[in-house]
Amino acid sequence: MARRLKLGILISGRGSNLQALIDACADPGFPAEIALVVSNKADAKGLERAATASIPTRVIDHRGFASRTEFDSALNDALNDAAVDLVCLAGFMRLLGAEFVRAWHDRLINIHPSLLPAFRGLHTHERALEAGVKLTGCTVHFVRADVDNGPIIVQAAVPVLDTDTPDSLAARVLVAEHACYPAAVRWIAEDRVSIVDDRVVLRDGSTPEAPVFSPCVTTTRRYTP
Ligand code: 4DW
Ligand code: GAR
Repeated sequence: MARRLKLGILISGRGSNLQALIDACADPGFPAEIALVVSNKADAKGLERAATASIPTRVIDHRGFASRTEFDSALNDALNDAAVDLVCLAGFMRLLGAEFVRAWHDRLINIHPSLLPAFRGLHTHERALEAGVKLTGCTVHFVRADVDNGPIIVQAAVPVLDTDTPDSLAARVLVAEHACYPAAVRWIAEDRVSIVDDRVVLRDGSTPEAPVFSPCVTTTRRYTP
């Protein structure tokens, strides 16, 4: 098989999206591998998940740095030392500066628990319930200088139920996140993703296989445009 894309995963906590990527990479046919997991928090549960999978980990605690720029620079060095090709933010909660974002331009992606551009920022599920939307979901996108903004790689829609609480909605959206993140990484690793006018276009022009979710059923359908 061709060389696998080397991923650097940045986390701050639970790491369930990291786990989804660990599980995807465990398949020898998956075109990416995790070279390094970095957490800015020493007690992040995701660090245990990485250790269990024998993946190298680093803790880079932002509190040990005099400035954000120095923290970003330490992160950058760790990722380069591990020869990372693609950086995946997976519940990483520190704002990265413009210099870091520029250095990793088109090689830095994030997962966000809403259908962007709706509900940028925090407390997305509370806000979706407050707004009364009937569909929400998740988005994997390239990171740009503006937070929660950048070319969208994949989205999945998830129904909102009348009985939902923020926690029940978050749990349903998380199922979608765990399918979308490996799908986005696969497309990038297979070199199918190009960016034209700051939008993602799949290089071969084919219709992507994308995850589609309903409350009870998780399936994979082919989009028909
Ligand atoms: C995000 C954006 C801002 C903060 C936390 C999370 C969403 C994902 C993300 C992480 N780092 C990023 C992004 C992004 O989309 N774009 C860039 N960097 N450039 C945030 O403001 N966090 C604050 C700290 C929270 C905490 O430590 O609990 C902060 O001051 O950094
Ligand atoms: C996920 O729901 C992810 O979409 C969200 O944090 C959670 C991390 O969970 N990210 C953001 O809100 C970024 N703006 P995890 O640590 O279990 O992957």
